[in-house]
Amino acid sequence: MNSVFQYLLDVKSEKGAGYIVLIDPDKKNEKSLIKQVEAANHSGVDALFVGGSLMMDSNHNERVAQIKKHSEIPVIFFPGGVNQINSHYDAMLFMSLLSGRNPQYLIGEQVVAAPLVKDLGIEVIPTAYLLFDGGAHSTVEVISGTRPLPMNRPDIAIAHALAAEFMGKKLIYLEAGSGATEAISTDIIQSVASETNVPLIVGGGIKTPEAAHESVEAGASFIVTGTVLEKNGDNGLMNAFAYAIHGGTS
Ligand code: 1GP
Repeated sequence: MNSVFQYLLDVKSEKGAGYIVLIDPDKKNEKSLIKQVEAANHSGVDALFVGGSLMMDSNHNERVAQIKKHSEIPVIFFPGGVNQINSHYDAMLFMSLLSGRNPQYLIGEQVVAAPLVKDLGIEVIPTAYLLFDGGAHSTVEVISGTRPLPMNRPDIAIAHALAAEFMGKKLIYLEAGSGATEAISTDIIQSVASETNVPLIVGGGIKTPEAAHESVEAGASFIVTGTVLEKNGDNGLMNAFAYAIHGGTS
């Protein structure tokens, strides 16, 4: 029970913070998927998130199977929608888009997904997903039909995080959106971290190991990078991120 979640908590307590690489199993990444997984295996990455808001063909399940086959670290489903559930994951973020007010992404998708998840026996990690305005219209914003939270209002961020904690969420994902021009600010991270003990995942628009390190210093428990590795997916950059996120311990 909860073995992947416990693994993540252990990573946090042993290394200070965890490094998670997001792999989008969409058609556009077909050629680089396995290379990215193998790089992650040997670069100090703690886990993979796999998912995306929009799939441009119907082969994503086969790509997820390939990712799982090659990965030596946990493969965690980061759901863009109920249509992406399959049996290849070690666990899933059972997410609710709490920053939005669209009932479909607050509870609708979850109700449709729940029996399938139970049938497949996938470990679920209850997660609040908070989308912030990272300066670029993100795919999540478009697909979910929700407005992101303002990046300059820590009070609003804190209120959402507290609501998430009181609803029993085990993780809070502070998301600036994939390919964001501005990552989640250290002010937002610090403000939220000072008000809740729920571990914070921070992602969206993190482009350098230095920026990742600053987010950890501000209170992030897990850092997610995706786009920067799709563009420069070599072991060197992953190693540099891992080193910075683990505080120089890997
Ligand atoms: C998106 O937080 C992740 O959901 C990663 O974002 O692709 O900008 O690294 P990037």
